[in-house]
Amino acid sequence: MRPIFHDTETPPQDLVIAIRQAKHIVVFTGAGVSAESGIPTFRDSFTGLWERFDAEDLATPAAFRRDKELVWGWYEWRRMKVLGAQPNPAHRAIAALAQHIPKLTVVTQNVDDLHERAGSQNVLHLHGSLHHPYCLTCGQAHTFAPGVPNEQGGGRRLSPPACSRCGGDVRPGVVWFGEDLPQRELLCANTLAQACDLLFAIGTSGLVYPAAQIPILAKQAGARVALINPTVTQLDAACSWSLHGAAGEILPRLLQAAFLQI
Ligand code: BJW
Ligand code: ZN
Repeated sequence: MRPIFHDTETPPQDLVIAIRQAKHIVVFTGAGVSAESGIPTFRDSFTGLWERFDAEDLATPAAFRRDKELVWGWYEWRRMKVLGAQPNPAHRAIAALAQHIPKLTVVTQNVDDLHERAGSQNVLHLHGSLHHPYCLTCGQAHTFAPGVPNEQGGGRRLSPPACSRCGGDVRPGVVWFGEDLPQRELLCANTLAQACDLLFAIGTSGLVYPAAQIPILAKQAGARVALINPTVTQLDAACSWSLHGAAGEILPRLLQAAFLQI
């Protein structure tokens, strides 16, 4: 049976040893890693104007074609939330862990920049970024004017900016359902997953493909997989350890047990 570690207990010793001995770790993250920074997870309910919508219905090319002010306003509300947020102990523990391991890559589904702001250096974004929108027509990158975070509340509909090159609509720089993931990042993530000795899957429901395949690829290639999530997910079947609790509480304790209590 898989060992289940609850966050009130000491970390499992075999996981602590696996971390100490690891030569190559992949840390695969989802929205839950940013939850303790106040960023709603993707499948949480949203507030204000957005509470009437499912995120899955807004994150599609069809939604943008149908009602671009609604979708652009939602992404601007989320971008403002991220600008006003700070990395939490989970982001910081991941950045600190990299200092102890010969090779560590963060593969994130998140569209925020909190891993980078916590100090992580090797970060692959599989689903794009809130901070890098581009023109729907010609692909030209759009640069935001330096903004003051101001939308902590309900948000509002907003017109997308016009492209400075062709006048077309600027769209969020994220990967919507039905769109291809960035090929370089996906290929690199798959290759790293198949080469690592330990993979952490943290704060993800494991529902969205092809990203959800990454822990499975790692397991099939012989890596051990550790999950950190308050709830049971689709990925539990692929893991060696399932640590049930908040990432911001469990990760600092693991780091402490692996490197500060030798
Ligand atoms: C905590 C915590 C704490 C809380 N500590 N944890 C194969 C099979 C079936 C379907 C498909 C398939 N291949 C492709 C598809 C279709 C589709 C798909 O997967 N659909 C599924 C829903 C069934 N995939 C695609 O369309 C992808 N494209 C593609 O495959 O192209 C080729 C193709 C084209 C056409 C047809 C077929 C193939 C693209 C997927 C793009 C996903 N984009 C989004 C939106 C990005 C922009 C935005 O943010 O708005 O990415 S969807 C959304 O889900 C977002 C996330 O990155 C992603 C994953 O969500 P995540 O991170 O797991 O968040 P949650 O909210 O689900 O979970 C949070 C977890 O945290 C929970 O478990 C909590 O318990 C936990 N948690 N607090 C630790 N403190
Ligand atoms: Zn353009």
